[in-house]
Amino acid sequence: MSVVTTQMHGDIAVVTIDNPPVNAASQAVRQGLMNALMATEKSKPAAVVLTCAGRTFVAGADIREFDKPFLEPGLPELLNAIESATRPWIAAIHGTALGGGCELALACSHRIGAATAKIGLPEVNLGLIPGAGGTVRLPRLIDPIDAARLAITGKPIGAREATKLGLFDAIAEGDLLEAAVELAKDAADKPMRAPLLTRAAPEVDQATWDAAISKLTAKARGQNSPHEAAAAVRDALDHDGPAALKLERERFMRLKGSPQSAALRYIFFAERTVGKSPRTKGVAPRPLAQIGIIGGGTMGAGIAAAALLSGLKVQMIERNQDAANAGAARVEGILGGSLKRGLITEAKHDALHANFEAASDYAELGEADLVIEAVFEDMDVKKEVFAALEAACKPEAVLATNTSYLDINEIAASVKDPSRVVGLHFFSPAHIMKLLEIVVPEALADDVLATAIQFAKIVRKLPVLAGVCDGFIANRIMSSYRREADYLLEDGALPYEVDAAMRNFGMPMGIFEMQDLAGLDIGWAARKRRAATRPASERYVDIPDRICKQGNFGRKTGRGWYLYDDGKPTRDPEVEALIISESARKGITRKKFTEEELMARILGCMQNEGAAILSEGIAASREDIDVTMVNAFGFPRWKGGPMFMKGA
Ligand code: 3H9
Repeated sequence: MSVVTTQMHGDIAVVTIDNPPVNAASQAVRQGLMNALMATEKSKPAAVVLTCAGRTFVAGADIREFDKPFLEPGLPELLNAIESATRPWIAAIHGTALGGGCELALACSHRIGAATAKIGLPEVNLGLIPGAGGTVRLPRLIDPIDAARLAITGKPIGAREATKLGLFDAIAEGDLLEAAVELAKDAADKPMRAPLLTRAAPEVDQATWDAAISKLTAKARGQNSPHEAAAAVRDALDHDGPAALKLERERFMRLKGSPQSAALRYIFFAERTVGKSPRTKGVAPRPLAQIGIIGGGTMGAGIAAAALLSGLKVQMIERNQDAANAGAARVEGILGGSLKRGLITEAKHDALHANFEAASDYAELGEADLVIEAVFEDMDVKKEVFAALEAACKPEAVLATNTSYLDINEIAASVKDPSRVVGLHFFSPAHIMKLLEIVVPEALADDVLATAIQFAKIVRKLPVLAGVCDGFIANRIMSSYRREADYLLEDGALPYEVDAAMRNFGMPMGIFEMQDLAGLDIGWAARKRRAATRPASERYVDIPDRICKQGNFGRKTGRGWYLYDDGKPTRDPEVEALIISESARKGITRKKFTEEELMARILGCMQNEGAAILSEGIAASREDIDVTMVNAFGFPRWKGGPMFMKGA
């Protein structure tokens, strides 16, 4: 059956695209639409409604076709043809009209959205710009600076804003198709609207434009596409429609072949591939409605908030009622923040509270389907918690630990049924960070793994599966390049030089700034813990320990790798003198590094550790490592990740 069908509703033709999962504008969809257009141009219905089956309107061009030979008809030609139709075309939008889907809607003469619909131009996130008229038609329909915002940020907008901006003609409060048919009847009785491509571009004052664009592109860092999107919208204002369309197409084609777009497309699909395991195919997860959280510190409260915001019931347990109250206050801090920022309504906020309890008695966990402990990182403490959980929880409840580095096989072995124990390693702040490492101990049951993956989906996290080792994927790689950064200090670099190299590479912050933010005492504790097992032959840099011994733990003490006067980091001459004296003490002749040399050492280290993690089976694929690095540490998406860069 064709992916595009046409049915008559009275004298209105309803053209339906049905191309699951997201109605991407594949060749079959484009051809089907071209056929529907030719047929309706011939049969001359009063008007045409364009709608989609399934969960969404067209979510864009079919990205999987981008690396294959081009197949006619092209989307730009199809959209020009639709825009030139002699009857009104009404786009009836539900779900997300994104990229080529938004452009398809713009080629229609009218647009009506479901109240929950979203529309946008996210091509920048794939290292692209809209390539089928989005940057040309949109600023001819809505305020050009709003059009530029959509193209530059890639952020979709909701139906209300789309209507306010003039992108939607109306919102369907009831049935979308019925409302679209009514709008079509109305449009059929009125003169045809002039195609957007034929309209003159509005004038925008240059200074206003420049100020808006520099604000909108400020967050792009090393990514090209937001700047290219801004330039394309500017072109659209400076040229007539057809000429601007040609320029947009050239820009799109150039970007499609660019390394940044290849990297961003890779990471787009990688994020959708990770978190799948052949072990869970056809395996039903256990029920998940009531979650237990042990520990109401920053991590426990963040996990609790993430679970609550996703509709789960949460029972928090702390060692006494005072601690439970403090944990509850932390959870309220997060929920209250969401309320203040308008992310949830007052009613939702109250409903979330009704789903939350904090207590000190493990007996409250009798109904919990999954319990996640986020207590102090100490093996004996963890084992005590798991013994208490085993006694209090129903036998089928999944028991999870949020440990960042402890041996989860050992934790699992401490309970009677180790197959129910899994690692759920969140990143702080847990209600915000997308990544969730699901750590798979040896004895884990398949349906417990399926439950952990299901839980990640419910709380809208990006799950990456990792084997048991010190630091799993994320922290193991980070420890390794942090060590390399310490070697660089002894070899001749200074912290601010390493940090600048990392930032200019595209990381949000350098490794020394990051440690100052997290607290140097965390790494110090880990080094002390490992001291007994560290091979004597291993190169060891004493500088961070010496800084810690002075009680300087980073931002929180006003001093760490940097000095913090008024909260702003400045170079610390004492730290730099310490570094230089340590090089001398070890007989190392300090060398001046270029930024490229510094980054080559750090990146090389990430890649070597990544390769070791792969060969040991801790990660199943390079995608697991790259998705982890991008989402845990802000490795620049537009570089794909260390393993993608290596071509591994
Ligand atoms: C573009 O339009 C260029 C034009 O301007 C010019 C052209 C000339 N193509 O994310 P999900 C797959 S560029 C192919 O898990 P959700 C996805 O891989 C495009 N496949 O669902 C996954 O497959 P699988 C601009 C696609 O509900 C499945 O669909 N558009 C595409 O969480 C489900 O995806 C975009 O950038 C695609 N375009 O989120 C939008 N999109 O099941 C990209 C998705 O095998 N898409 N798939 O793993 C999205 O943002 C989200 O997928 C969406 C749904 C919000 C739509």
